[in-house]
Amino acid sequence: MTVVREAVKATLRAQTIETPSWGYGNSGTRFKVFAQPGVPRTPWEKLEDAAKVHEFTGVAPKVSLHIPWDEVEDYAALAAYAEDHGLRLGAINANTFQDDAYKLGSVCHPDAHVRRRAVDHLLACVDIMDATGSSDLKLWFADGTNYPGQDDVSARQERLAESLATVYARLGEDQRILLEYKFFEPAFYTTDVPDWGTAYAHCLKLGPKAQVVVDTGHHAPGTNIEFIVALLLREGRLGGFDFNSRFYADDDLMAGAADPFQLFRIMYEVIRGGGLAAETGIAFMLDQCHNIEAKVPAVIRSVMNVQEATAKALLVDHDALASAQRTGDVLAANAVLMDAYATDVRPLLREVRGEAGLNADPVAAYAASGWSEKTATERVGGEQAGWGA
Ligand code: PSV
Ligand code: MN
Ligand code: MN
Repeated sequence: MTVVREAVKATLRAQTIETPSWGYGNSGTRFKVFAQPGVPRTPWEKLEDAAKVHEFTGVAPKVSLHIPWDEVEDYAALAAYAEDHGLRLGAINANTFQDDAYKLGSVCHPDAHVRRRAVDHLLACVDIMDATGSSDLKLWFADGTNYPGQDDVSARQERLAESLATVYARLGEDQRILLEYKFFEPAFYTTDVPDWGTAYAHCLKLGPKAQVVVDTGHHAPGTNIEFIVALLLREGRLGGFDFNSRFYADDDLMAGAADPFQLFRIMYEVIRGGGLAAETGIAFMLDQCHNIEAKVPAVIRSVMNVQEATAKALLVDHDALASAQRTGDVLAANAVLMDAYATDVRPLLREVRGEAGLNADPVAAYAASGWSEKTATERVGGEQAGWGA
């Protein structure tokens, strides 16, 4: 038992969770952006906030950027600034959805000039990756149609494949495409990458440096996400996660808030398939917006929720489970999973943090640090780009 406990603790210590730059900025719905005091005005200040999350949790050393929201003149300098703050720059998220030119799509647009513009942006993102040392180009396309007959759905797939192939050819040896799917929104009739199957098919065609990202908010209600995870992992095409919670659609609420049991089931499949091992390269990213709650503590809370789901999943008794499965004991097998899920892992995580020299309670430690008061006083004026900006 002690051996298992120590192994679980070592795995929890080694876990890394990547936080999104846009989670620190002002964001909102299409109805209203509620501004918060002390919110970062620049990518540099977003990194300062992200550094606080890492300082108090110890497991969030990477930050995803979004281009051009996080546009700077010197990306190598931004990477150096991250390093000075104990961070590394993670996935570069491309933005091909906010220009007027993209009304009918970006890489799937019927006009070759618009497609070229979108592809050029993606290539520019790879240039940024070269400068920052990032290995992941994360692609989510808002492309789709609103009405039957609006465009040739199959031709759009062809354009998508062609655009992706151009970008794939530009990738360096240690760089990859992480392709995200989402079942609807902003398009309401067809979406060009609506599901894992479409993303997987494109990745297969592209080659081994293209993998699928599972954003937990991007499925129809009732979808068994952990099955998708198990399948992609088995096929070697699970590139990573965009964790967040949803009650209805792409709500982008804190990971583990709406359905912690689902997060546990996902983490169980990850662990079952060996996906926590660093060599798999699976990126555990957050993709969230904090519209009404304080941002830095919300990111801290989300990181802790992922840790709790991971800890519970690590506690599943594999031998007992395998034996129950072998003998067809449905109830016993289910009980093994439920026992792990019902375990209060908070004391274990407090221990892990204590042993790493961290405060056992990251949210309280952040509150006591005075960072939110300091930034509220010092960061005045300015408007940062991002969701709802
Ligand atoms: C839009 O749905 C989205 O939430 C995607 O999940 C992307 O990952 C994210 O925005 C940033 O572009
Ligand atoms: Mn996402
Ligand atoms: Mn989303």
